[in-house]
Amino acid sequence: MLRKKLSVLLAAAMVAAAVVGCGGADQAAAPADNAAPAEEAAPAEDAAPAEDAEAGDAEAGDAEAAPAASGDVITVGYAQVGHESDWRTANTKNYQDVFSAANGYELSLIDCDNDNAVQLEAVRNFITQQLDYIIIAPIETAGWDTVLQEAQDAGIPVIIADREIDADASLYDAWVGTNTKNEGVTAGNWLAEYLDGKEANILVIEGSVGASAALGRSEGFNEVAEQHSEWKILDSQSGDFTQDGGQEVMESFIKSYEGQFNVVVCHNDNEAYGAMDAMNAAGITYGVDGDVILISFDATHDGLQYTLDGKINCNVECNPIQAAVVAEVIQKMQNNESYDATTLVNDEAFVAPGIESQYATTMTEDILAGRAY
Ligand code: GZL
Ligand code: ZN
Repeated sequence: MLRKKLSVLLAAAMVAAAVVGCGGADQAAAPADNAAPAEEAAPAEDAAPAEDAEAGDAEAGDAEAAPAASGDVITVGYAQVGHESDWRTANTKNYQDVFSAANGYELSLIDCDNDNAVQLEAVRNFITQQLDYIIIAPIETAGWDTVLQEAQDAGIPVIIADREIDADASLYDAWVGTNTKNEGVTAGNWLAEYLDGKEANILVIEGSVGASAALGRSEGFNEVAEQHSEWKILDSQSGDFTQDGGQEVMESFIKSYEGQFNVVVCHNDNEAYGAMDAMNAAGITYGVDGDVILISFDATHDGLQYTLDGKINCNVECNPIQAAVVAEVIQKMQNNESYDATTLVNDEAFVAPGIESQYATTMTEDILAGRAY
């Protein structure tokens, strides 16, 4: 069993010089897709190197640039959520760029089309094919124990990426992703700062049912909402992280609550685009000059363009550029070196020009120009 360090590592993965937390210097532009992962924080003292670790660990930055040390092609299966959003598109492209043949990999990326059964089947096929490593971006948190045990029995290391699962940590080998509960708290804290005690009647368009990203964002936002008696969440429904879903839910919300709401929270940018279409059609104004405060998550390129344009008031980032961090874990496993069991990819938040916030960076053209997704 590969040894793993039990340290939680804060890697500002894939961002040359991220400033943790809001209101710091502008986030450095996300580098090209296969740029070296950011410097790692010093691992916890207890991280004893594996007994037979190679003399001197490979520099982290070499991870995804150098082909597999052994020279053999490393076969990797990636059971990807689907193609539901711009975030997902950027995440898929990033994996294809990093786990390339030139970098010594053979990547089998299966788009599971947001279908749990398809995702479980994809993982079982990876096991049958006896791939070297399996990466899973889990559509839902539940239902993973059996297939993870099957992978473990087959001796194939599994890395859970992007989202979280409800399974014992002993059933998989590493996790790389973002803290979506924190993202929800950031959105709530920004709203409280922005409203400054004013009333809020809030509609929430959630992400996919059962997805940790949706559960986390709701949990974090609701934790803040409960501290504000002057806030009321009128309704909360899933838009499945898609633009169509966001539009359909917003249309039904408008039928039920027109004239009663002043805040709309969308769990990702694509839902926000759909909500904007529905509000435009109903003649409802939103954004910094509108009647409705619009909050979104992901901070993808188009989402930040709308934020720069003042159409989205606050956009909480969730960084999809995670593949090099996963590749670094795989390289260490490959070289039988100790590695970090948990790597958190940092996020920050952005607000429209004219808004100053302790929780978010005010958008500028330069920030937008410098982002890779
Ligand atoms: C977040 C990721 C979510 C994005 C959505 O980590 O899992 O899934 O927020 C995507 O855009 O569909
Ligand atoms: Zn309050």
